[in-house]
Amino acid sequence: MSKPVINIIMGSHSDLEQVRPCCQTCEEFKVPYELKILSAHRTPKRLARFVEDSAKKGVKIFIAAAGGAAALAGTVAAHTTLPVIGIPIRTSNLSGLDSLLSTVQMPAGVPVACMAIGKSGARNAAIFALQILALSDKKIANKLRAYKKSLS
Ligand code: RP5
Repeated sequence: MSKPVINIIMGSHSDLEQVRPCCQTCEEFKVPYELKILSAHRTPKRLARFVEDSAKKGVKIFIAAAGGAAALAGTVAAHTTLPVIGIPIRTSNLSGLDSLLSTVQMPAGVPVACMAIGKSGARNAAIFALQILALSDKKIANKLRAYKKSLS
């Protein structure tokens, strides 16, 4: 498989079911990605190293999915100037409102593009990443146009 251009990071294996639409969308568009489990609070040093190394390897966009007050996407954004898209994971305690707030409410200067909670957000995270890539990739831009048509 060719080198990943999108790195998808999730905070726990338990996030996978909600993150799957993100991976499936990348696969539908044939955009290579890497999926990793790394956590802002459980593996902070490994996370920082992975984010810094990814940029050197040619990754263009990060997608970070986490639940609760884990602040994974913001932590990824702290270690890169590449775009970071956040997926707030739906949780059992607060239905993902906790995840939403910990992803969306970044202080000025370190942005995270926060999607909707759960599976819709996961799908949209991939589409948003593809829209960024499409700015300099005609093939992806054409596929996105066809995809948009298919929604009507
Ligand atoms: C977050 O804590 C993860 O992203 C996950 O959504 C949540 C619970 O993790 P587990 O206890 O299921 O591993 O960091």
